[in-house]
Amino acid sequence: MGLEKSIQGFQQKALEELERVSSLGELEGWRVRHLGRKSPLTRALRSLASLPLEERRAAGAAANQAKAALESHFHRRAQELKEAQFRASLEKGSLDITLPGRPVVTGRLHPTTRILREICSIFQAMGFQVVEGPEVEWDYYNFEALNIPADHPARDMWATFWVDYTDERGRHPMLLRTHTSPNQIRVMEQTRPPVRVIVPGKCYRYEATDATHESMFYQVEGLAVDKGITLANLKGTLYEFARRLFGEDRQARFRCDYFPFVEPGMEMAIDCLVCRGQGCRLCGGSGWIEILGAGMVHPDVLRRVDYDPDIYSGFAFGLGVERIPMLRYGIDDIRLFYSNDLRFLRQF
Ligand code: YSA
Repeated sequence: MGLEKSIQGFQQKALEELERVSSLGELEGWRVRHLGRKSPLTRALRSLASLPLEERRAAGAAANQAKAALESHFHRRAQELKEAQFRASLEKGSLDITLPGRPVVTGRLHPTTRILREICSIFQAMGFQVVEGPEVEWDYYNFEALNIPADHPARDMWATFWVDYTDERGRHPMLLRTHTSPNQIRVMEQTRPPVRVIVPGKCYRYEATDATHESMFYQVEGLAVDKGITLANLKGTLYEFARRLFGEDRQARFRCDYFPFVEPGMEMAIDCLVCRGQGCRLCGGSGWIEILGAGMVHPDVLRRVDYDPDIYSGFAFGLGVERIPMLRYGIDDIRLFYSNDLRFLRQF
């Protein structure tokens, strides 16, 4: 019974003192004295364990009730004091309620986010579904399954950041994906044809940066597999995409290119907006900017995911995302995208 009585005493004393508190500073002192770690109430709560059961129950209930009461009176008093302080400052005239408010700075979408959304919606309108895949990838998906075994010279096309993973069974080759193409394999492993997907995402390359190359950039992978898909479908899809994105007056050019996972392979370029074909820093003097690699999915790649190449064929492409706004707005250095210069970012 002794402790229960004492707790009631602490509570009464604290509440009387609270009514004499006249500022928020004093209130904080009150809180520390009566609810803090060294307050009589907290000490009483700590000593409960050593009491006989009956007394512990009664004292415990009293302590909890006192704590709840003190906390609720503390909040009430804090509110009263804040209101009093606000009224006093109004009366003193120190608060000019006629001042205009501070403008709220609104954020905006990054130019890459904007263009990614636009690219995805164009392909979605053409019947493609958007899926995603991991940025940290197995060697198997990034290279092996795409017809690029360990000693294949084509590996040099993708300077790689390796992040190998080691456990008790040994070293497992992992990397930051160098392109979005591993998702072709991931998607085909999980679905049966017909397939029509696009896969947007970040890619990483261990190479020196320049006006058109970054070590981190975005690609959008496209893949369509079905019976009777031809190179004409690939060219038609990409021409239509370029027309919807850049408008009728821009030129697109296809040229042969080599990728081990397609046969035949090609690249698509758009005429340079900055120099209109005359040659400049952005297009490296050629008048054209390559925006994607593409081709007909190699029969060995189809076989690897159990698609019969005698029944199914497909096309695929990998588009460099930043190159699109560069071409559209005449941005002559890709490094502006990720250097966090607000003077650049605020223009979009
Ligand atoms: C090819 C055939 C397919 O069936 C499917 C996809 C591909 C593309 C292949 N995976 C690839 O990555 N090809 S690529 O190395 O030429 O890159 C494709 C596009 O990404 C380039 O056309 C370019 O627009 C962009 N790109 C490449 N390296 C870049 C870059 N953008 C910025 N910085 C870099 N370092």
